Amino acid sequence: MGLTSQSSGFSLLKEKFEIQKKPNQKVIALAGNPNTGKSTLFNNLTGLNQHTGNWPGKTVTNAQGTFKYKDNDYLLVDLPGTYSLLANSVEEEVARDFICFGNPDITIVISDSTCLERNLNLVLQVLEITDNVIVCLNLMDEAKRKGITINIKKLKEKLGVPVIPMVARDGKGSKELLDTIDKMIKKEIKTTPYRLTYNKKTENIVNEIEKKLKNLIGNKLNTRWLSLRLIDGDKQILKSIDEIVKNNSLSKEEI
Ligand SMILES: Nc1nc2c(ncn2[C@@H]2O[C@H](COP(=O)(O)OP(=O)(O)O)[C@@H](O)[C@H]2O)c(=O)[nH]1
Ligand SMILES: [Mg+2]
Repeated sequence: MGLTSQSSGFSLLKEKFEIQKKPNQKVIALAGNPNTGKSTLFNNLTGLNQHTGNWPGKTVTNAQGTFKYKDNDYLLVDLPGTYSLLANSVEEEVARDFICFGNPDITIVISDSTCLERNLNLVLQVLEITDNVIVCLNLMDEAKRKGITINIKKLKEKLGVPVIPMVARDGKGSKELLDTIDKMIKKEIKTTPYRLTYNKKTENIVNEIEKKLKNLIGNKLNTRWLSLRLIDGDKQILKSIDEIVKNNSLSKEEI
């Protein structure tokens, strides 16, 4: 079981998402609602070191870029702009599958500070899947112009992950973001992502399913989140789990 769970993340990155990362390269996923400045931040960080294509088997654009900061090389993957991760569209499915099954080292969620409530929907869904999240509050200049003030410290405490104010168009906030990425990779930042606890009956069922899932796919993926989706009756997730099990047995044979 140890072997299979260790190999699952990397082989999935290659086989499911056709993403080739160099050994030692850290993978960062960039998520966000449409029009939040995702491409602007992506360009700021990666400059000319980027290329675009399509997600395998989908007509959705995939942009990847690389950058270096301090001791590390990074591969930044620009996910499609989405309001949610419930897989109601191909874009949502791609973003969700990558965050869950691609096992990025960090997921950045970029949000529009002028309509935080709407943007927090996606933030909370990402926090359900992964611990290593950084929230960027972009368009702070627009928020200021509209007289909106945000209590960053309180938001940070409530969400349990770093929150960074930004004006991506002017490159403001990039340095703090890079330093936060660096610290998160070095495990100098401990997050406590905000997550819902359900009623006892539901939690018991989740635990039962989770035990079975752990036996099947190991510990590397978020089996709690997967169990919740299975209770939802999410057929797409079932298909992806099937793929992983197939993938795992392939890598076992190779070994
Ligand atoms: N005022 C302001 N505009 C921004 C900022 N960041 C990005 N934009 C603009 O917002 C628009 C959408 O940005 P884009 O990066 O394409 O967003 P995406 O859809 O999330 O990829 C563009 O016109 C950007 O120039 C910012 O911090 N402040
Ligand atoms: Mg864009």
